[in-house]
Amino acid sequence: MARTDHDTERRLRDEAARHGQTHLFRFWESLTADRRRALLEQIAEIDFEELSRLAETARRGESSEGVDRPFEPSPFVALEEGATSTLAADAVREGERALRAGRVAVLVVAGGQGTRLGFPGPKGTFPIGPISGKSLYQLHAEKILAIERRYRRPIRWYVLTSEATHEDSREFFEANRFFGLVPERVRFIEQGMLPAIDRQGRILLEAPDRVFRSPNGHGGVVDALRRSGALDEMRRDGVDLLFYFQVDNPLVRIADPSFIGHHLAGGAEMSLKIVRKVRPEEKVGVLVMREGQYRIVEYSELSAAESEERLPGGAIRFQAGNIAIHLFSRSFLERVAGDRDALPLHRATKKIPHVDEHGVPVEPSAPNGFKFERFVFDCLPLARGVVAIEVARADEFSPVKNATGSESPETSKADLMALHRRWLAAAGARLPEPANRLRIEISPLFALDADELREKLRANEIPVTDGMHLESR
Ligand code: UD2
Repeated sequence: MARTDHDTERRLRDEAARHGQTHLFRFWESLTADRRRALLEQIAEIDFEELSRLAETARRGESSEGVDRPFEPSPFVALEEGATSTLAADAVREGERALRAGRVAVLVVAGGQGTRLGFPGPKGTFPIGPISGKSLYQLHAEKILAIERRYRRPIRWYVLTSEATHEDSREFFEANRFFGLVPERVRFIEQGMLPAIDRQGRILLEAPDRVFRSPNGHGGVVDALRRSGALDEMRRDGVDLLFYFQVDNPLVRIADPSFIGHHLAGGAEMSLKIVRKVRPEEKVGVLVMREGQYRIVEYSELSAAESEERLPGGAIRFQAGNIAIHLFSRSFLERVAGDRDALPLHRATKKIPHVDEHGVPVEPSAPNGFKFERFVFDCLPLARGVVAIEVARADEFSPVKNATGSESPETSKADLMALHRRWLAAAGARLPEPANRLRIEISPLFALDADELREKLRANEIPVTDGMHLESR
């Protein structure tokens, strides 16, 4: 090995030893020069101080960066107010003006491993179009294309990927010619990875020459935007707003002008859409207020008693469910990105595959250690202004999380078809009976929303049939 490699090795061995992690070099003698170098690179990226701190918190059994009690339900702009008031009409106009001025970029987080869905590729490649079989990525891409056409402005689209989804996502876009988008405006940004530790605080090795690492959570997007130069690029292009959503929600209204307008009118640095929780066990974090700051309490961190608490009228007390649709002001992201420790690391107890002291792979049957993640919603308490606005769940939120049952491809496709049936009914189209069972899909390139559909159908008499996919010709 070259001299510098030896120096690096010595330095990292010392550092590992200081933090009780000498086992990282346990298989050193059996590794080739290349594998040694690869291992050193991974070890060099480890923040030993931080992991020691996290291990200590875990050892003491303290909760990891949850929201301290007491907290209160948070206020939000209720649906009726948000959608119908004069403020609402102004908001739409203001949002459209921002879109026309090219102030808005779009970001999808797609770095998760989608373990619950049990689908081998990145979730974005999952076929979700109920008739067309279009992938989640294609549906999102077509919405962005439709917005570019409507407002006559190019839109930058950032796709947050991770080691697990980066290459496959990029290849999928390439193979599909970016679904009609201009390739230079779509950028794949890879998020960072973090090591995992066992219950004694030892960093786990996935193989004799490899540290076990997993994506650093969607909160990793802030640093990824900075490191990749995306924030600088946005600044250069005069983009000061970033619309954020999750890859698994085919109903998302990307760069919704009303949302943008409310954010601007409210002088917010970060905004979020919420839906009212109707069942205590729903898997969405809830928006709360603690000491005058907005916070999200993740569903796993809310006690059963808290999630079941009711208001006098019977509604759930902590009812503002976070559907992970946000708007960020770029300057706010720049500020958060400037402080490495702005977002805390949350600990999750997991089954983590690793090699034992003999280098033999172990697939644990019970949780054996901790993974760490940053959450994007931890930006909320840092924001100088927050707007939380309620939306109709049936119109905007139906994620694909599980292979079967709730939040599965089946429910998501059904919700998409139901939404499009409502658009058709609102446009005065005659639907064949039984209308509530009609299987129909409307391409975003045909109509992006109910209003556009009404216009299209006014201009053209189109007979609606079961199993139809309304596409742009
Ligand atoms: C998330 C929220 C939950 C609710 C729900 C709505 C968290 C912790 N919980 O639940 O409160 O809003 O979504 O659907 O956020 N991702 C990355 N990199 C990562 C991890 C995740 O890009 O390191 C992406 C992932 O690709 C997906 C999104 O973040 O698009 C959410 O991840 P998830 O499906 O694991 O989150 P979930 O369902 O626990």
